[in-house]
Amino acid sequence: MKTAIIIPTYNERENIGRLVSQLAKLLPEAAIIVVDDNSPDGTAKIVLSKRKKNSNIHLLLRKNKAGRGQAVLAGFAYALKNTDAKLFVEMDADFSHDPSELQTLLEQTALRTVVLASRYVRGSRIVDWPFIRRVTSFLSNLLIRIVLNLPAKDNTNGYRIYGKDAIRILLKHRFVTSGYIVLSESGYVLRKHGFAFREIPTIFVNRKRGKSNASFREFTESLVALWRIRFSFSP
Ligand SMILES: Nc1nc2c(ncn2[C@@H]2O[C@H](COP(=O)(O)OP(=O)(O)O)[C@@H](O)[C@H]2O)c(=O)[nH]1
Ligand SMILES: [Mg+2]
Repeated sequence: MKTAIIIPTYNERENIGRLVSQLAKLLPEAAIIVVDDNSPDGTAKIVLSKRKKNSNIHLLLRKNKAGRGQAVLAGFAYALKNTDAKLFVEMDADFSHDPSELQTLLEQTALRTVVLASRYVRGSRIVDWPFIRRVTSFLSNLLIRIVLNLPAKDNTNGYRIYGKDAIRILLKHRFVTSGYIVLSESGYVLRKHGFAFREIPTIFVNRKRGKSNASFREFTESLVALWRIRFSFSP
């Protein structure tokens, strides 16, 4: 099935070229859409040079850094309008999400089901993450599950596959969040619409190149936002 892969980037010069090349090799028919928030390190230039040789590679350039989640949503809207994709993948640019797992994930897609690469099911592993990140990720996922009443164990990993029906619903929703926690808000919205979640074990490897955009401030803001997500929803 025709696939669009959305990759949000902010200062991923050291990763994006290699990632795009690998994905183009693995899935030559797929549209690869990089959504860059005007990275000062020239990430967009690398994508444009790749596009010259392969028109399946797209760049959606936004003016300001406005959060991972909003970048991905903009990528979904772009993909819906400009490609004939039926499946929509989102993944990070830093190789924490191994492109070689994508084929297995794609095989798990089903109607009204979101496929999640999950770090918290049997067979998953997190490699090279500092202890503090492991603890905060695990605990925040626990809290997210309780506050939003979500069935999946990992609601903050942005390696996912959605069908067109899910994308249409997400693009109609008025999100109250903008960063990585959009992943949890999406889960909440789709759950309310009766979607199922299929968690597939993943090996999540901490980035070897470039710098993480994660901040303590976004982390605390995201936890507070859970209640806003919960009480703002109207189907
Ligand atoms: N377009 C865009 N991408 C972002 C933004 N923040 C993070 N990203 C990208 O989202 C992905 C995950 O972010 P990362 O920095 O690896 O955070 P971490 O994995 O939580 O440490 C990477 O591909 C980043 O380049 C943003 O504000 N805008
Ligand atoms: Mg990362």
